[in-house]
Amino acid sequence: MPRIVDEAIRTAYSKQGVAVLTIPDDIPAHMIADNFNANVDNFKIEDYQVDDKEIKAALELMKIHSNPIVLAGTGIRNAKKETLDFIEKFKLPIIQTMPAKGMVADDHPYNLGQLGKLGTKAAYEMMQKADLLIMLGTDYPYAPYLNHKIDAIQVDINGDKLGKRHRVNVAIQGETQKVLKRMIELGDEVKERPFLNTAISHMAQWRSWMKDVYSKNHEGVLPSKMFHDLSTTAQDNAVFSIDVGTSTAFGARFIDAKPTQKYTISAWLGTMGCALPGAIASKMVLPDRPVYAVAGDGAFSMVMQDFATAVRYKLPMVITVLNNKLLAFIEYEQQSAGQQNYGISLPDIDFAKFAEACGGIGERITTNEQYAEAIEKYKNTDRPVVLDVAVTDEAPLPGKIVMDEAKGYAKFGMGHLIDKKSMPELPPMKEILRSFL
Ligand SMILES: Cc1ncc(C[n+]2csc(CCOP(=O)(O)OP(=O)(O)O)c2C)c(N)n1
Ligand SMILES: [Mg+2]
Repeated sequence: MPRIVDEAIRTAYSKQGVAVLTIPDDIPAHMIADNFNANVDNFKIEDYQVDDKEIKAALELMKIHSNPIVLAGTGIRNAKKETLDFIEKFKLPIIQTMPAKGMVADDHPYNLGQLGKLGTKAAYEMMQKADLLIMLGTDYPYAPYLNHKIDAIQVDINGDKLGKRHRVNVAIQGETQKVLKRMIELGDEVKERPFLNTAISHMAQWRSWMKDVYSKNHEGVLPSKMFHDLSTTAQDNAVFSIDVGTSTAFGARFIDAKPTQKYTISAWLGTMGCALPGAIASKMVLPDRPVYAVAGDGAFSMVMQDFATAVRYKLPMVITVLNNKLLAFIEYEQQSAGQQNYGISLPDIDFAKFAEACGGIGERITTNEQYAEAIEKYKNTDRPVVLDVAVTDEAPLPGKIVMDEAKGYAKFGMGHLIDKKSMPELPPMKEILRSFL
């Protein structure tokens, strides 16, 4: 038992994640000799020496390519400053994976947001135009969104990640922080890069589109506007814990996260119900920081009993529930796959009353103005709060609609027309075209 616990702790350190031990309940009842020599305290993460030969090879590759693009993952968490210095010195546009969101400020002009279905059109297009991919501390799983025709440099502390998602020309095993520091020391500054200028203007256009989205005239509560208001109101040291569902897409687009904040999600976007436990864990670990969770009604109702835990342990936090009585993310997934919608409705639950019944604070929200006021009002709450928001069904369109999705939407539209004798309600043509062209 002590040996296994020791191993679990060492594994958690070396893989920089969470180790889970499942212990049969008869084990703790056994008497054992108390003579185990734990070595966890002197455990060190392997200290890789940076080899200048590899650094120079990477710099050389960067010199002969005019359109390099950076894809950064959570491996830059201890190298936020170095990553910033690196992209600024070499004039590099940067894409961040969803779990790394905010490690370089979302509103930094070189930042193209995320890549993939939930990403930006700018990231998609610049990836297609790039001629060199520089991967920093990432195991980005949606490999079809990478440009596989181009050369690549990859930096990772874990050797098994090198070359896993993309063929690499220069692979450097080491700590991102050390590697970037050395590249910055040895490399020549790039004064002007037309590719970066194109990226900056693409992204500026994307951001102005997003502004159109959350500023449009509407009835009811618009999720895009809610996320925008949450983003502009939350403190600089806030922790966001965002669930899986449409909130993942709205959060990615309408929250501008900062390196001083923390943006927590289910890393591979699979675990519905993660926002509330993520908020509870964040508040336990970082008790002095404000915590904001956002979850869909489906996701929240999977774990809502844990709200009682937040009340029980006096964990102040603001939980926004996007109450659309629907598994909306699945609604759009079915449509883009060309299926008619089925099995996606949810019961009408009053989450505000539920919160009150648990001994917390609950408020029902029916307008964007009320939401903005509530977020301001509960900024320094000393109790857990649920904001039960009756949101309108707003389509989280992909940044770039790929051909298969376009065919799926067309098939869904035709099916709907035949079955229901009417055209389905779709987002305005202007919004669809932006994503498609
Ligand atoms: C445990 C789990 N079950 C199912 C899914 C598939 N899934 C992804 S998003 C989603 C719907 C989320 O609905 P809701 O929480 O109401 O958020 P909405 O999309 O309506 O905003 C489902 C069922 C998942 N990711 N995880
Ligand atoms: Mg829902």
